[in-house]
Amino acid sequence: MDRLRTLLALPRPLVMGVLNITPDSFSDGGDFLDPDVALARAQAMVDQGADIIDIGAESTRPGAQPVSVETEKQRLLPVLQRLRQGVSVPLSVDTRQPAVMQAVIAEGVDLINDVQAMQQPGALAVVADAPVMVCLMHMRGEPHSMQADVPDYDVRAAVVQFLKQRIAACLDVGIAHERMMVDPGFGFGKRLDHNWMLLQHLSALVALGPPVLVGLSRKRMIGEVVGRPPKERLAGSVAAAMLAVQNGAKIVRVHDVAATVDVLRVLEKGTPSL
Ligand code: HH2
Repeated sequence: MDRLRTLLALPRPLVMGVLNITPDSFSDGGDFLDPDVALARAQAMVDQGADIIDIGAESTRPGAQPVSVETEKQRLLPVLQRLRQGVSVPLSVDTRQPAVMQAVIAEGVDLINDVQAMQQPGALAVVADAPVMVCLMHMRGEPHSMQADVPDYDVRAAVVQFLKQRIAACLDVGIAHERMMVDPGFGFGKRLDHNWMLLQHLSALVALGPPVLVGLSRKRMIGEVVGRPPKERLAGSVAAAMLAVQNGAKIVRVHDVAATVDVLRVLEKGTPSL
């Protein structure tokens, strides 16, 4: 956790490379299931400039079915063990299951990235005294149904309110502000106009205090604008990452590390305040 906090203290934005060890993720399902292939992918992302690797063993794309704790652990543990030997950057695990959190904390991960913001019973207790940071993300509903008939709601107020409440829940169990990140949860129970509204008004989340993490990479909100399938959304995704950083995001979660790092380096040079 300390090495992650050291990175967060740098004045530049951080790039989190996505490593999906799932058969069904929306843009790269099945590509990195084999632990050796996953390690090679992680090493390549680090060589390209990734500051953090985020490993996920359950797809949370709209319509995805949950996987069991056992399956998640079976996918994660061999990969984590290899990554700990072969990769030098902080590791994050994308999970909402307390039992999985416990298992990966024992493997020394630096960040628990929970798309349910530690709402599962027992989650807060598992992370409270562990040497990890937590990412609290807003999601409306559950992945299997979250994009079905999303009503028009005041998304900005709802996200801010929810994250305030989850920050308070973390503080209650002794997780200090310095151990938290917040995330608006692009695409999680939101209409396309909601997503763009949140990106435009990211400053409302920045005002909450913890660093803001965003996951926009290859998502449908980009696809709708550029009219391309997930793996052809590179230019749209890096443009979105750049906008997010300009609007205050500290960490961008991306599939295409090399291009994102290049764009953010150029942005940094041309922006006095970054
Ligand atoms: N998005 C995805 C998964 N995890 N975590 C955070 N903090 N923020 C996000 O926006 C976010 C996330 C979905 O993207 P991906 O992992 O590529 O797809 P899938 O869920 O299908 O594996």
